[in-house]
Parts: sequence; structure tokens; C-alpha cells
Amino acid sequence: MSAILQLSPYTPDSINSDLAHLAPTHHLWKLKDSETLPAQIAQNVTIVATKGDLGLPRALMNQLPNLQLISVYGVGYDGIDLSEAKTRGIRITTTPESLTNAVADMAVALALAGSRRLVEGDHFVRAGHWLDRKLGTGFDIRGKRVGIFGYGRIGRKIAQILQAFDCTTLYYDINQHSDSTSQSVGSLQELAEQSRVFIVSASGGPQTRNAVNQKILEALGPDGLLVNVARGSIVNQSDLIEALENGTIGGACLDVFEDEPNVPSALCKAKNVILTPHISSATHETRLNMGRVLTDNINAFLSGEPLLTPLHL
Ligand code: 8YV
Repeated sequence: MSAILQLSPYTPDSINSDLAHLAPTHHLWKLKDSETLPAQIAQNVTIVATKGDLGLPRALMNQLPNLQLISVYGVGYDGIDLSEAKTRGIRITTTPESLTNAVADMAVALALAGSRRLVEGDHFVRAGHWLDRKLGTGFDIRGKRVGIFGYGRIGRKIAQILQAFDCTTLYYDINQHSDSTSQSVGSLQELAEQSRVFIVSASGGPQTRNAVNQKILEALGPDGLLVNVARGSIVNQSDLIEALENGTIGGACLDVFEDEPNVPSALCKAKNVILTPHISSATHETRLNMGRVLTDNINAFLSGEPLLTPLHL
């Protein structure tokens, strides 16, 4: 008998009940000792339902001898051991199209919020400073050069939205894309040198770990604004803190962090940053869609039909 192991609850709640209707579903967070699964559950689980930013810890994967499908609510799969999945013939699905718009919108919203000092302005008014001080000016993103690191679905959508702001968009990606919206550059260093706003929308994992380091931040320069809606692992967080403290870059808008939900106090104290709790895909509509794709994939698997959005390993 096939059972689902759900690693954490989904929002909206209807996704949790839809999932439970498909097959017996065990909630990992409710099991007393979640380090070691009860033997009966470990044997029955053929499906893991997880999230992009959660993945599937290897120690847990090792406890599931009959695992056949890992269904991810999200696009990231950097928290899954792909070579182990491949060796064991475990299939993986993600929810790719459903969150593209929401994440791209958030990247542009953060770029605007940072360049126009929205959050700082809000704090300024609330603190009563308007009565006796002036808030400095921000800058227009209109007409500026915006660098996009990672030119998959989300990166391309960001570039499209930025056309409405008359921005020149440049991108760097390990894969070439035939696209007339943006110009490809040969290196991350070049992308940073040429950009006023630098948006990270690349996949996480070993290939991009710490790719945005001190050298890249120096190339972005003191007027540069960094936006990260992808993975905290892509930006070297201690280099970033130093760059913000020294004025090596102008500011940063971060939705993702190295060790979520822990955010270093140096970032919390910094004035030139905007911090959000990994909410780029967190709109009601998008999360409902992600839930639908997650459950539709599991349903297809249980019915022996082709998976809707499989990852090709
Ligand atoms: C989600 C993500 O916040 O898609 C991803 O990989 O990290 C985010 O969209 C996450 O999957 C939901 O927890």
C-alpha cells in the first residue's frame, strides 16, 4: 500500500486535505521522534511531498527503502541528492510554471523598494522623523542597466517586466538562451560591472554556491543594488555583510538567506537592506497553483499515468 510522507504543512490548508485524500499521508512534523521513522511508516512510504526550500535530507531518504517519487512544492531541488535519486530510480517533480510570475514580480518589487527607499521611508514616518529631518533621495531604475544572474523562466520574466521600466537587461547563465529581450554577458564579473541593479534568480546547488562573492560585489560597486530571490547559498553572506558595512555596494534586498530562518544580526541592523522571509512565491493564487501541480503529479503517479512536470535527471 502506497503512503505519502509529507514533510511540512502547506498553505492554504486545502492542499493538506487534497493530499490526504490521495493516499494515507503521514505528517513528519507530528511524529514524536522525527529523526527515526517508525518501521511500518518507513516501509509504506513510496511518495515524499516536500517544498523547494526544504528538499529531502539524505538521512531521511535513507530510511525510505520503497521511495519512488519526491514531489516538490516549488522549483528548487538543491536540497535533494540527485545522484542518489537517480541511482535508486526515484522520480522527482516540481511546480515550475506556477510560481514564475510571483517570484519575478517580487524581484522587481524589491528592486523598486530598494531603489526608492520604501522601507526606510516607512520607518522614517513611523519614527516621527519627518517633523525635523529629511530622507535622502533614492534612484530611478527606469532606464538603468539591470543584470540578471540565472536566465531560466524567472530570469526571463524579470527581464520582460523590466522592459516596462525602459531598463537594459543583461544576463549571465551557464546555459545559452536565444532571447532578444536581454543581452548575454560572458561572466558574472562582467554582469556585475555593467549593472546598477543585480538580480539573483539562478538555481541553488554546488554550481552556484558562493558565486556572488567579494569580487563580484566589488564589481557591482558603491551605487549597486543587489536583489536575491533565489537561494541564500548563491551569495557569500559574510562577504555581503562586509560589503554593506564598508559601502562596497549601495544596498541589498534579500528574500533568501544562507541558513533560513536564521538571519545574522549584522544584516538586521544594516540600514541599506530590505529583508523578507522567503516569500517570493507566497501569494494565495500562486500557492494554490503550486498545491494543485503537487497533488496532480502525485495523483498521476498513483494512477500509473505520466507525471505532469517531471525533472529529467
Ligand atoms: C517556496 C522555493 O517558498 O520554489 C522554491 O524552490 O524555495 C519557494 O518558491 C517554497 O518551495 C515553499 O516553501
